[in-house]
Amino acid sequence: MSTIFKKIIDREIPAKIVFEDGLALAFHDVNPQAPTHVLVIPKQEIAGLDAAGEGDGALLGHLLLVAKRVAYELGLKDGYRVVINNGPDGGQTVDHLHVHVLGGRAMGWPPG
Ligand code: DGP
Repeated sequence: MSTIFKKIIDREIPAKIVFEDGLALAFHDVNPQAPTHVLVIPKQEIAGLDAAGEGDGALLGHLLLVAKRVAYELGLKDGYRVVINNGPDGGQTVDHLHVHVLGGRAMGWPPG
């Protein structure tokens, strides 16, 4: 089932897009948890990490490389955190796979 992120991919609702290629889209999170908070998503509708299969390995790797590129381009030179929330206990609220890229402040550990 499609989510709000499919509407962002299709430009049916606006988002502050920072990167796009044939496979992925990256845009600022509407509810930022850090000074910089970007989401990297596949254009393919995969519900979450659990829904990814062996054949999605290259795409998953691509999303991480896009995350690194976006972090660099947004100037996160002191570091950043990459997070994938999966399922209810993971805190996933949108059922379209997404990689959070958070930076601009020091992150705590363990996460909440
Ligand atoms: P998660 O909790 O891991 O499923 O993260 C979903 C994130 O998606 C959450 O940080 C808020 C963000 N989000 C939800 N709806 C929208 C939207 O319409 N636009 C943007 N830019 N971000 C959204």
